[in-house]
Amino acid sequence: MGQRQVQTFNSAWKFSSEVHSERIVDLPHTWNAEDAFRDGKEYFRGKGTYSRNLYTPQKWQNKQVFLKFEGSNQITRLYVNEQLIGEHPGGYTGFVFDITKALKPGAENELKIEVDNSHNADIPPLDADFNFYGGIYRDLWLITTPKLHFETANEAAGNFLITTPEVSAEKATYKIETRLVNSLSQRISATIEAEIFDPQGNPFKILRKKIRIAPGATEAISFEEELRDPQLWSPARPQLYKAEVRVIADGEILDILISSFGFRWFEADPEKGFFLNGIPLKLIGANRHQDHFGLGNALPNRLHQRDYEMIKEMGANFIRTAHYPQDPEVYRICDELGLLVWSEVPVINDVTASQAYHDVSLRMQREQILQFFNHPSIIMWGHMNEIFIRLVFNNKMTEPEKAAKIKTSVELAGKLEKVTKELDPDRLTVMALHENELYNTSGIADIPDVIGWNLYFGWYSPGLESFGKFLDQQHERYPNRPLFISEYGPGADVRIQTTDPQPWDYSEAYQLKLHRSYLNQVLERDYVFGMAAWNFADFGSSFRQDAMPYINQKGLVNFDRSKKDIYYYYQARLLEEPMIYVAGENFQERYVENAE
Ligand code: ADA
Repeated sequence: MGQRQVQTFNSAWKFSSEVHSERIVDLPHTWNAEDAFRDGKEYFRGKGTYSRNLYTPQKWQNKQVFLKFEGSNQITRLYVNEQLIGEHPGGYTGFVFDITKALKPGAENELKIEVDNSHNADIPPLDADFNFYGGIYRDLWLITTPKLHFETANEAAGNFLITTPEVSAEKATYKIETRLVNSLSQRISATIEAEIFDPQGNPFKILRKKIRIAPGATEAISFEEELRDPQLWSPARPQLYKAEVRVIADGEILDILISSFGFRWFEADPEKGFFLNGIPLKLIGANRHQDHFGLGNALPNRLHQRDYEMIKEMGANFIRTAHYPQDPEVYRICDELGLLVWSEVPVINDVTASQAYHDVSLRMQREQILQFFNHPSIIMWGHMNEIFIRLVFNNKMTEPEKAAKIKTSVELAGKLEKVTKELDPDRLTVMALHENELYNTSGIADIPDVIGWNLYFGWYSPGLESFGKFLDQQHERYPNRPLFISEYGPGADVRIQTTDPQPWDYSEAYQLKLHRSYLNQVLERDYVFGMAAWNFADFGSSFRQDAMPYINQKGLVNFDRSKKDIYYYYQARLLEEPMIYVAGENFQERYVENAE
């Protein structure tokens, strides 16, 4: 038992805004759960304020106190007793503030959190086909630690990092990196321990290091170890190890952090497709937005869990967290269910040349990587989606303006790629493009490891069969680049039924027709290593006029998660495909049988 205490801090916040009178709310909370669907583009974007008191017992004088936000959209400012503690830009990554110094011991303290979701030219995304719900829409945590503790207020939001630089069936290496902070006023001697547990929960290794740490210092401590015959992580057997790091001083355990991790290796071959732990696996799945009918994006964890269970039950093995890092719970669930993940930052549709915009984009990428680093489910870090789309459709822009926009986009892509590879050389990088020559002529497509294509043949552009032809052309053009279908799918409304399906009729029959055709064309092509339907569920988009206003209806399930026909179609197909279906215990055996 360490002295760190971590508790949710979600209840009884006093909330108000320019358009909301004062009321008591619990977190997760968004103020746009209703108006985005009632008022369309005019939904409220502005500043909301949350406040409440925090009583600090006298004994907290020997503690550090932190507030940890998992996500708050999109600028957050925290005040304690009217003193500004900090500000965080960007709505989709977590952050932690150290509030120790501002607290009055043995007294009530006033906390005030201002959240602002107004349009901000320096924070991506600038505009997009989804709602920018405002508020503290993920869990908030109150954390107290002893003065000698693992670093908590950092870009990794208090996580320590576990890398697995080499993995094979016979052996694996793992590296654990922690940072210890001494907030005491004297030098102190301590032992750092890392204990490793196998997937069955048995402890099998303790690593130790002694340290003497100066007052006010932060020290990095790392361990590296080898393991024989690792129990591999895969969709069929998502086996998770656990590491517990501890600080011990004078025989007492002061602080503990715990993280799960996994061993797996993978490769995306430009010709033969994807291999996980040496076994071919076609990645088939969906994109997912994290909003829900009636709730906006303020989802309780059980609804995240339900979404991913539905994706798994459909027979899928893959998810793209389009267009932003999702709730930490999502990555934990994907690790446990055995879903492979492409996680991305919302640098989408447009870029500005402002230094601040570039800085925030890079900061988001650093935060997402450090926060979700240990999850074996994540195989690709994404940056940039259809980054030229606004430019392509903007007929007011002059040619020099367009050239400048292209230049700054390519520069930012290069910087994002660099930061991603520096932090994580072992995962793939990916970008989602759409049909336009600019991606080739600008050189931006040359930047990431993987080329993702958002393809809407049979919807935004004509011809279902053009899909396969386009893929063959791109494969010829980029023979050494792994190719992935990052989006595809038409809108469909369960009220619209027909026996003569046509593009733009919003019928379920047309949705079936398009998905069937795409799936067949992808299964015929080994070089396409995977694809993700747009979208798992219908989602809120105040700009949209689909069959239902303000909802993008390309989901495989409705906004309330009731299933469309297409969900059952995938389920029937995918459960029969041994290359894809890996939900069953016996995937590897089935695959081997099938290969023989
Ligand atoms: C684009 C975009 C998505 C989505 C889609 C659509 O491909 O990347 O965000 O909105 O279009 O439904 O039109």
